[in-house]
Amino acid sequence: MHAQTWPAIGSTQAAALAEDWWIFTYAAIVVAVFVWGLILYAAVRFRRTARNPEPRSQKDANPPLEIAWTVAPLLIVIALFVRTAHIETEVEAQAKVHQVEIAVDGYRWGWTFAYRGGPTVRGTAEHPPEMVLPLGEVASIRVSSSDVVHSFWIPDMLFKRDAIPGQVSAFDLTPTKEGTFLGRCGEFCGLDHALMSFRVRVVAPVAYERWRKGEATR
Ligand SMILES: [Cu+2]
Repeated sequence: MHAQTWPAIGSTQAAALAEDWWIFTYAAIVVAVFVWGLILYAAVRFRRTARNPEPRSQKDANPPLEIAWTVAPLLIVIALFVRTAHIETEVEAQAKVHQVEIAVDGYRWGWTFAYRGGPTVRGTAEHPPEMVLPLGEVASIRVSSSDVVHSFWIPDMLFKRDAIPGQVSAFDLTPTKEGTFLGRCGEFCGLDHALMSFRVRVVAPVAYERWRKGEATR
């Protein structure tokens, strides 16, 4: 919908969230221009001049106008709410079948990515782990934590999910761009929080299979 360089918007879910962001931005621009226009008009049209020396009465009531400026914002807010709820349902939806399923475990200070029926990638603060994902295939990411609350966050996917001890939070991720994306812990979890990074590398499905088999025999 929009040419974007930053963030990269690297998944179908991110594209849906970006669309919602643009809807809010456009709505805000329209409202701002309208309100600034009215302010400017009132300041010019009703300014005090030699011909018009008395200030305007501040007491005039205008019920139709007052109803209009109450109802119009209400309708805008309802429309934004309905659209957002719709998009969030889309983003939260999980497929029945997943080509890839990864159990993500956050711990002080790193991440472990355990592929179902595949390798387990364990990272540390010094050696951040890399999550490899096949392009265009639905990955199920199941986030949990071994100690305190962390947050699994890939800025370019416009999505963040808390890693809560004793609880698994699952979501789907369908990458739409090849490349390497930075991941971070998005919840302050202690001294080395800033070092809890990781990478997500999106590759062609064939390259993913090759990587998976290579990891398995290591
Ligand atoms: Cu953390």
